[in-house]
Amino acid sequence: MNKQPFKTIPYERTSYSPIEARARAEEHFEMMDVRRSVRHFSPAAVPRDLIEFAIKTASTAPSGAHMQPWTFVAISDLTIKKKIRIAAEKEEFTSYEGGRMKEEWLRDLAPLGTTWEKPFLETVPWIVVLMAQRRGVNPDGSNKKHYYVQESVGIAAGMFIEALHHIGLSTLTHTPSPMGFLQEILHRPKNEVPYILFPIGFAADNCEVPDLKRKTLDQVSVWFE
Ligand code: IYR
Repeated sequence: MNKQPFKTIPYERTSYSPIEARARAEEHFEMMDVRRSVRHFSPAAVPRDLIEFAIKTASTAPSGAHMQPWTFVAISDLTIKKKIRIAAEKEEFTSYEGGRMKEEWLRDLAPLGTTWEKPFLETVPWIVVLMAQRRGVNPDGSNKKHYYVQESVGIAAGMFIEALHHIGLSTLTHTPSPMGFLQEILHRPKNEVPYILFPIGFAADNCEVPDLKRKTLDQVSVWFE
């Protein structure tokens, strides 16, 4: 059997005392517990380097066979944002008003107050479309296998949301459905499919969010000790 080269480097572990770890855990929870999905954004500009940092942070996510099967498409161009709004609202109108979303779904969404209208797609300073690479492409153009793509991209999406929140930016995991129009507007290759569209900006000064409660620790965990 051929032995593959397997190079290692020392892992530099960050160490905290038990007291420090507890304080950090609590502080981090409190920071994340105030995060909310936002649908009302300020038009205030967001510097490109903040978006770059969030993408770099998300791209530290673990992935199947370390293939990092994601592409972050960052858009501040107004013409493209307008095109995205028009195409997304067309699909959403069919979903909400044209019967594509059934009654139960509409009832479940009622507490969120969502409609087919997505004005934020045009007013936000940035839209980032996260694309999942169903397969990769070798330098010679042949296919490269990717593994656990949904899981890998989902983890990167979560880390992206956290990175944005950490620096005071807000976003929304927007999934206009179907999302095929993004492929065309953004000229993405066939091996990529849109995963989530993130409108990104500062929450508007008068931003209101639904009064949601989170499940308790008991409701979301089971323990064997
Ligand atoms: N894509 C629609 C509908 C929608 C679906 C779910 I599930 C949500 O949690 C929120 C909205 C929209 O973006 O309005």
